[in-house]
Amino acid sequence: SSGNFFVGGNWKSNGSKDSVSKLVKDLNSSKFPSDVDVIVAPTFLHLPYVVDNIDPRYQVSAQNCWVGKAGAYTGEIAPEQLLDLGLQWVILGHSERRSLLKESNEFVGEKTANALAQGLKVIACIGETLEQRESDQIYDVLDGQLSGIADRIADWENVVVAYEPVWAIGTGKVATPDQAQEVHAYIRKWLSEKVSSKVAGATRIIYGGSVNDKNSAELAGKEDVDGFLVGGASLQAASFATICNAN
Ligand code: G2H
Repeated sequence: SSGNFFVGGNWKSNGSKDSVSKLVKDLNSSKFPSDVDVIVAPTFLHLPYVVDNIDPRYQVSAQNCWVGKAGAYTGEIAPEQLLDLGLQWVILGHSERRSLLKESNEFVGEKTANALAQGLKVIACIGETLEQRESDQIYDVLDGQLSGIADRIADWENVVVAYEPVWAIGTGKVATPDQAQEVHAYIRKWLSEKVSSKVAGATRIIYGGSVNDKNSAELAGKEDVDGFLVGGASLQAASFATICNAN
């Protein structure tokens, strides 16, 4: 495993003013070890409130950002604006955006390069669908997603790779610890061969897809599982805290 254990809470398009303020209050009284990096990712609307009110033990992330600088790009938010607000991270390439918003490997790579260049840290998501897994395309798909990023960035220091098999996302069908370990080891080998052994050794590879307070400890026990990206279970402070203590 590599670096501090890393747990991200991806709130997706959930939350109201009331529910977010309750969640922040509950998170502020949650306990987790000081050597675990814990990140929360609210909607753009709730970012200012969360940045101003969450305990500084947490870092804050956006769930997406624009591919360039601020300007005449209706509806978009640029990395420099997220930094100005006081947050450090952005999630890019989540499968919901790849599928629903048709984001390509190249576009995700361009957004990653732009976000890093402007000073954000990136949680870069990759993962295969069930159909791709069952037709033995899993490693071609992962190679394409990784290359989309690796072809456009030189420095991986501020990148966390999230492996999120699409068939495990929001379905309750979590990957088994062995399935997760197998793919995480593959990703680390890919980084070692295509980038460098230094980057492969230092980059955190986290797992996402139906992680909860019951399955997180066993997954965290696997050698190449360096943390989690958590959706549904990050909306309850108690279950999220259990996951933050899973390592
Ligand atoms: C995967 C994950 C968070 P969930 O999308 O990124 O969501 O834990 O709800 O499967």
